[in-house]
Order: sequence, then structure tokens, then C-alpha cells
Amino acid sequence: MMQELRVGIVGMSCQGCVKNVRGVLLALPGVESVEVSLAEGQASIVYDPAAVDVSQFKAAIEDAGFEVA
Ligand code: 9UX
Repeated sequence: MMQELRVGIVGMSCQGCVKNVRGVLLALPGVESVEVSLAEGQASIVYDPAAVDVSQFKAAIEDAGFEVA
């Protein structure tokens, strides 16, 4: 069963950042879809909780150079 999570992200300042954040999240196993909003500073992640967990989202976002709010 898929679950949806919203994560606040600090440090995105252009659509390139949005694309990068989306890409690193989509690359994780178990992530089905990702929407990232620059204006809202957040990502909406649809994922399979049996395959991936929230700590991996945080690590991927931080490795890409951003912070989780
Ligand atoms: Mo835009 Mo973001 O030039 O890491 S890609 S500021």
C-alpha cells in the first residue's frame, strides 16, 4: 500500500533545485511519484513504506545540498 508524505525543504532557490530534489527522491527504491513546489518549499512523496523509509528521504535531500525543515 502506498503512503504519501509532505516534507518541508529549506534552500531551494530555482527550478533547477526543484528538478534535483525530485530526481534524488525518485531514484530511491519504493518511491512512486514526487511533486516538488518551489513556492511552498516542500515535496510530496508517494512511496511504499515496505521498501523505503523517511530517514532515506532526509538523507537524499541533505546529500543533494538542501535541508529538511
Ligand atoms: Mo539553481 Mo539550485 O541555478 O541547487 S539549481 S539555485
